[in-house]
Amino acid sequence: MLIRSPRCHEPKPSEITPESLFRRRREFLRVSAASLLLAPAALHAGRLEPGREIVEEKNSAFSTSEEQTPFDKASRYNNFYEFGTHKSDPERLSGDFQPLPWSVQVDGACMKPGTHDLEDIIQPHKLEERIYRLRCVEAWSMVIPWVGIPLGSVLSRFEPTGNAKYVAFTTVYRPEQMPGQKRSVINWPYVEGLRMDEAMHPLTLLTVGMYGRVLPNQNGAPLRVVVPWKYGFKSIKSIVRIQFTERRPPTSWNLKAPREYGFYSNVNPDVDHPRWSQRKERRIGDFFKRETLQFNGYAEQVAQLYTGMDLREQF
Ligand SMILES: Nc1nc2c(c(=O)[nH]1)N[C@H]1C(S)=C(S)[C@@H](COP(=O)(O)O)O[C@H]1N2
Ligand SMILES: [Mo]
Repeated sequence: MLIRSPRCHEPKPSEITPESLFRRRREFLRVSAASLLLAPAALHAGRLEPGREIVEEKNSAFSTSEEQTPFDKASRYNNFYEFGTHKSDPERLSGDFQPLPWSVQVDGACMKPGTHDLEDIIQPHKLEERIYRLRCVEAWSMVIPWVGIPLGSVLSRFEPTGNAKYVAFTTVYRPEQMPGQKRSVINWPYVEGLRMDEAMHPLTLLTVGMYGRVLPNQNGAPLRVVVPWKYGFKSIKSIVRIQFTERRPPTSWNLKAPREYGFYSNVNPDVDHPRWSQRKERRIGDFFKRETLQFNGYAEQVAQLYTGMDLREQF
């Protein structure tokens, strides 16, 4: 795994002068030329190895301008129980995990089910960077520049039918590479789900990178979702199966503790967790806590998905 501080002000190819082009030649070749000039097959080869730089269009319309969490924190303070329950376990114990090659099974209520290579699911030229807040149910949060594709644009390629009311996701099961799976803290594999309209919402990102690079193992390589208005556990990592369902699918945390974790798990400062308040959160790196915002600050975009629902009942 490659740990390097995130790039700050990478110039756009159009801003690179011949002089700086020479200086930055190698970077330029890797970041831009490959995506513009090479044939698609060559473009894909090896591009999604953890730590590699990836091309992304910065999507400012969907991004927060808040200060970003440093890469070192976002990659060393993780929840990924497949590698252990301590925050430092995923970084320490995910070195043997092999995220490539990777394939994803897509099935259920859709016209075009099938098993696809990661490179078929993710089209590199469509990758975007979006700086999202992610709020853990444990009352800490981070601001991370994710790189991905809107999940909805990927899902629609499989032509979900009218029976597709939900989307279910499954994480890989590989106890020989994921030491946390040798203990039954969770009923492996980890599963999650979204209602179809939540999955199709333009904020929901199918993610392959962060900080301009391919995801490190501990952050969910090679494929995860990021649903920024929901508690972090909805953002399932290392996905191997996407299934369209008519019924609401089971989710790992809801199965484990149904009174504590509902299916929706929208960030909601007004609904306490039975064992702690959700009013405030600590942004990782900050000393003082801050107020938690309804839908994690994305209410303007997503509140209408839940009109008419009692969010205390449907938590
Ligand atoms: N498969 C799987 N996905 C998971 C988890 C997990 O344990 N296993 N933890 C979740 C939780 S609780 C959080 S807060 C986020 C954390 O993502 P990050 O560590 O990349 O910030 O991942 C979520 N996705
Ligand atoms: Mo979390």
